[in-house]
Amino acid sequence: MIWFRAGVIAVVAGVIVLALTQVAARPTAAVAPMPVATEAPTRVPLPTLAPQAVISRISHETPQPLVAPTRSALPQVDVVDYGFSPAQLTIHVGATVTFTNGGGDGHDVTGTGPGGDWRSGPLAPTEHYSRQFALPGTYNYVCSIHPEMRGSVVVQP
Ligand SMILES: [Cu+2]
Repeated sequence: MIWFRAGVIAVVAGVIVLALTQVAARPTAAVAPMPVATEAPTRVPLPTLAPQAVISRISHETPQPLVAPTRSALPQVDVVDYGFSPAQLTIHVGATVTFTNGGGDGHDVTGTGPGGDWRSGPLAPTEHYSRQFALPGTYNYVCSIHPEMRGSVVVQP
C-alpha cells in the first residue's frame, strides 16, 4: 500500500513537473518574437504623430501671444514713421509705458483730452520716453509734429 501511494505521488509529481515546464516553456517561446513584432509598429506611427503634436501646440499657443504683449510687465509702444504700434495699448494701473522712436524721423508723444497734460518732448530716432500711468482711464495721445499719428493707452484698475 505504501509503495502504491508512493508510486501515485511520484506520477502526480511527474505530471505537475511536466505541466510546469511546458507552461514555463511556452511564454518564453511566445515572448521571444514579441519585441520584434511590437518594435516595428511603434516606430512607424511616431514620425506621423510628432508633427501633429507640434502643429496643435502651435495653434493652441497662437492666440495667447496676441493678448500677452498688450499686458506685458514692460509695456512698450513703438513710434514709427508715421504711427504708433500698437495704436491702443491696455495696461494695469501703475504700469510704466516706454515709447521708443524706431522710425527714421523725429517724433514725440503728446497727451490730448482729459488727463492729457503730458508730453515726451522731441524724440530723435532710437530715443525713448517712459511714463507711469497711476490712475485708471483712457489716455489719448498724438505726435504733435505729425498729428495724424494717434494712439491711446487704456489703464485698467
Ligand atoms: Cu511724428
